[in-house]
Amino acid sequence: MERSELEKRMEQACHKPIKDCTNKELYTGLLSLAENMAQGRESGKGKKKLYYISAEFLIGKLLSNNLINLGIYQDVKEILKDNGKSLSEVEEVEPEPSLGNGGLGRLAACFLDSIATLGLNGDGIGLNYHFGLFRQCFKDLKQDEQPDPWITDHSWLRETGVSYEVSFKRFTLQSVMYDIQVTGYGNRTNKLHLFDVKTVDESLVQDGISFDKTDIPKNLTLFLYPDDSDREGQILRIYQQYFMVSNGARLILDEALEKGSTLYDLPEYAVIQINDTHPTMIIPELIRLLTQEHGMDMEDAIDVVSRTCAYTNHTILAEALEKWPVDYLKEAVPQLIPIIEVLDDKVRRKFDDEGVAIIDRDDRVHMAHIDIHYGFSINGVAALHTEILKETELNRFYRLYPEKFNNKTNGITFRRWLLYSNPKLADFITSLIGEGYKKDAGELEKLGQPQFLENPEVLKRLLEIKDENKRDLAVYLKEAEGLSVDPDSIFDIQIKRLHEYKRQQMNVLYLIRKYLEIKEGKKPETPITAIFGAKAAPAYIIAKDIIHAILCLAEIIKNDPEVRPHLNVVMAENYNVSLAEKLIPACDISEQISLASKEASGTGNMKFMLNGAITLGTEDGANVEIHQLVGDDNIYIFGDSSETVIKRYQEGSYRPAEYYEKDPELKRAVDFLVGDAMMAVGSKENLERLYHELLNKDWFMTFPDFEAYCRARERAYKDYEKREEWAKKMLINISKAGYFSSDRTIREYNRDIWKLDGEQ
Ligand code: 26Q
Repeated sequence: MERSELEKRMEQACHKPIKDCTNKELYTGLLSLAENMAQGRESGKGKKKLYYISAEFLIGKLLSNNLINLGIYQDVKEILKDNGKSLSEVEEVEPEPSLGNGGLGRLAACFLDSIATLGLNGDGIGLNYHFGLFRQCFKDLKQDEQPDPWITDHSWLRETGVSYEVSFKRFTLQSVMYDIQVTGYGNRTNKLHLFDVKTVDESLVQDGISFDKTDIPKNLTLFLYPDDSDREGQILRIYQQYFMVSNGARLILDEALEKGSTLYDLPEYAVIQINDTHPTMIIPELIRLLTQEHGMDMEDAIDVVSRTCAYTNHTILAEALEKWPVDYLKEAVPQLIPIIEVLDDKVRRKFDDEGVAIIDRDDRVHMAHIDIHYGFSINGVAALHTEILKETELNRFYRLYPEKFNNKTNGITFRRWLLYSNPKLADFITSLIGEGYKKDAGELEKLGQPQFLENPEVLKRLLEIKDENKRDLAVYLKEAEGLSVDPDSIFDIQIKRLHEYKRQQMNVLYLIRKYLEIKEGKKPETPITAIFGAKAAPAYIIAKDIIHAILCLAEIIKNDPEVRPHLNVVMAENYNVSLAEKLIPACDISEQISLASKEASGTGNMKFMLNGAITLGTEDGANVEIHQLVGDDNIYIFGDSSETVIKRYQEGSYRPAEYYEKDPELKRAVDFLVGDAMMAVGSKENLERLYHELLNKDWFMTFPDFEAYCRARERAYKDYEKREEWAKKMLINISKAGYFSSDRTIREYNRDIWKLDGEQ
């Protein structure tokens, strides 16, 4: 579109001259312009359709992303500027929908982008949570949770008129389907269908994020994953899951029927990707609908559904594998019980192995087992993760169905995580190798040619861009959160959900050690800024204690003029997608330090690599593949291998106190947690609990890796001093990041699992 034409359409959409608009008016106008343009790209093409069903879609803000994918971002930005306006200020008006917890939800959003970009016929199905995940605030150096409304008068949601009745044991609820358009990069528009309950009532939310968990008709879609530490919370989660899948199943059957399916040929019209076990009830629900509403017999229905559904596993943490007590299901969705019993019965007749049963001896339904027996594909999300599933966690199933197992290493959309979030780097890359990499990320490899890698000018510019991004971040953190960081220091960043297996506590122990060293006069060559961002689940006590420890340490250092010039620790509040977009381009060192075998893949690691940060990490998840791609010299790998860790768990021989007694440096750091300095700013209860947890349990084995971690981190800081060599490492990382484009991942899903009618 010509720029003058675009300007005209913008003014039409805003109903007045651009220069007279408020930022809110500009936002509303641009939103409707983007929606209208996307509408023209809708496509009903393709007999077979993918349905990506997920309890989470962490889409982030959409305006700029959509403008980029529509190809008008740059022009809009300039037109606004010429009229004295700023796109980044307009962006501030848009609330961020936090419809996900972390990696799994963000992955679903990246996938939607790639599916549309590749021109594949595929929609998302999920729930329209009114508050999404909580907003995190720090109060007395602790996490406090507040509701985070995102649905305003002008949002991306469009009511569709599609509505179903969903029956539960005690009542029937009417649904409303909303759509959000998903525009691909220079390609078609798909849909994210979000189901809501007609009777939902936001006024149920009272103090913070607490509400009446038993009033299901009013609360079902209020929050993402309400606190499920108690029975009521868990049953609400079942209501949510069933509501999502029952609506989804009907939509899928309706669309297939519309296209002429007999339903016996459903797999020719639909493929359903089940994102972890949260939507697993779609299997029994489809069987129920086919048998009870469409007259199919049970065996046929089971066969049809088994050839339509595929399952992705995102975790091997036992506590995250969903097992619902039969009683809970009976309480909410009794209609599924007879179906699940048939499914269990068939498994028991076929296999004489209690370990693969669906309903176990304690009357709990193993959701993953339903997916594996009654789906045609099971995939892990990184090479190591899939191997662990096959060899240990799901080994019994792998021996029954080896052909169902496959790996799909995760990916990220480069539109959001490079073109949008790091425009300077993107422009620089374009100036070196042209635009081709925007559609074919593999072209980034060209950056590894000697003409760039050995070119001091290129390396210098790369460092400059990082420097500029660090300055931008410093300004942002000051203005938005009142945090002071020195852009001339090393930015060492760990941002992800707070979980013991991700080992933020090990990072804290390192920082304490560094603090004590500086106190003794041993100063780092370049000052260090350690940045954290993390939300803890509201009921996860130790995770909250770790946040408290980080905030206490930050407070101590802030007030210590001796240490403060050399070491700074900050924790950004309310870590979310928008904040990640600002932090990642400014990062020097990317902390990916989970206990080997525990992080299924990680996707932050990929975002950092793409933006020229160097990984400090364990051989876990996709770090293993990053390591293989960049080689030993361009990553800092440390710690015990997944084999060693798995063995140590099996032997049950780990005693943290033995490490603590043997290593005086470690002991000193751990003792600091309950020493005078921390006690003076923090709370005794929280700090002592963390101290005892580490000393007596340390379930995620921070002590055995501590020394190797410290050494690797020191080595990285030392190498950072050799600026040109460091820039080379950065460039090699960027050049090898192409593999982690979600376009590649989606091509593999389509090639091996979905088999849709080709890219259009
Ligand atoms: C389960 C039962 C009850 C309540 C909540 C849950 C629950 C909720 C969310 C279990 C798991 C999740 C989210 C998991 C998740 O985000 N996993 C991450 O998925 C990423 C994408 O594949 C991987 O990169 C990460 O390694 C993995 O941790």
